[in-house]
Amino acid sequence: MLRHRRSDFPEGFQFGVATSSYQIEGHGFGGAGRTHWDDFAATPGNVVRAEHGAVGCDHYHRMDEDLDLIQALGVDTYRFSTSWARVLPEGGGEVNQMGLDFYDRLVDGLLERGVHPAVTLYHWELPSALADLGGWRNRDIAQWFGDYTEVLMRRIGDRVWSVAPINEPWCVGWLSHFVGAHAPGLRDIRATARAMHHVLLAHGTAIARMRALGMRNLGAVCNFEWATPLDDSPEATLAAARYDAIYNRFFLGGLFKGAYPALALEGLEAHLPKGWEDDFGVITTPVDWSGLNYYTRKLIGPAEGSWPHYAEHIGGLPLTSMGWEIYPQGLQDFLIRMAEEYTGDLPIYVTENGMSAEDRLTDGAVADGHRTAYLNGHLEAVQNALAAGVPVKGYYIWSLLDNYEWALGYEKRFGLVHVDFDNFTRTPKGSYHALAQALRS
Ligand code: IFM
Repeated sequence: MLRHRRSDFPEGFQFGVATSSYQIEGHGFGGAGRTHWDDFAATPGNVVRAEHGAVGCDHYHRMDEDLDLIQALGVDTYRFSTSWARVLPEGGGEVNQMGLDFYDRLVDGLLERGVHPAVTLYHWELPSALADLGGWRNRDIAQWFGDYTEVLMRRIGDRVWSVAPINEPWCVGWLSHFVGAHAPGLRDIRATARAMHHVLLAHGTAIARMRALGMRNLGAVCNFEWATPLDDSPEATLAAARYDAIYNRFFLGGLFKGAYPALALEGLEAHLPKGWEDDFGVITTPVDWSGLNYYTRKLIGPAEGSWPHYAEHIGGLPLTSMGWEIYPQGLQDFLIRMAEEYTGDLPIYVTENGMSAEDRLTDGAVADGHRTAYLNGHLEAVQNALAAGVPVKGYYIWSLLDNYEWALGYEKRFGLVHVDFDNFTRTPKGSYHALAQALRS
């Protein structure tokens, strides 16, 4: 059972569920173009069992069933993403009308069911044609992204409730170009610095283009991990501060202060494109809200070798099946930090929070008390932040459905709804029913 009910939250507080295009739609359907995730997954060793998003959860053909599930859950908002390559298969130029029609139906289907459509324009499936041109390393991507934004928003922008240009810029930049765990799988500090900067430039460009179309309720969505020093030593404290600077403060600083933190610049500055400081005017184009995706913390200690001189350590807290420690305090601390240090009175949404688990379908049901407990802990953190005066306006669970967990394939189940990937049957889990009950009461 969920401990908190809708009535425990302020009037108008938005409860929502989130998904993303490549993870659920079935990118092989409807004339969508090839993406760098298709290329990455087709390269041996990148993705568990070389799984890809060609079929996903077959949402492309099951949209109505999924929208009915959202409506029956009783949430206010559905946060989904649109695929650049579905709209513009070559990244620019010719439009795929079937793609625009698909998102048009999705938006109308939500509105008919009384659910707010919250759009993200980019959740990682870069058209391969643009990857060929250097992808996020190429400064021109900001204008390419702006063009895509306009094409799509001229069609659905009159009916969407909110828009965020980019999901999780850290993943687009660092995870994909430095760690190499996501497409395009690079491990290159110069590519990283450029991608981290260009993704923010693209964000600002898209916001400005949407403002020019007269749109409102535009935001930014970043993911954060709390960095806890391994011990009391000055070395561990510095290592954790550097992790925090790269993971969290680089993006908050760029978006809301027009500056990058010194501890990130010490390694990245030499690789940033010429004139990067002049881009902050675009990057800081005002937004109407700020979104925070939160899952876990990391225990960080110092490390020998090249920059950034830190190493992640295993902590002692309970883990999800991703191996992520469950640490709700980090959500509370980030909400307070974000408001106090970066965003002030700007509305804040928890745009993603949730857990993966080895959920099993038994006699037509999935008992996932672990997920309900996770949600209880994190909703408590939201309550504490509200009590501290943070303007939290909503909380969205990742995810509606079990789906394609990127390099980890389909075996990490984050859904409130179980998906059988042999026949695509959807079965609401215990946590879905618990949330539905909490929202009704
Ligand atoms: O599945 C992802 C999602 O695409 C972005 N945020 C984190 C989720 C869980 O890893």
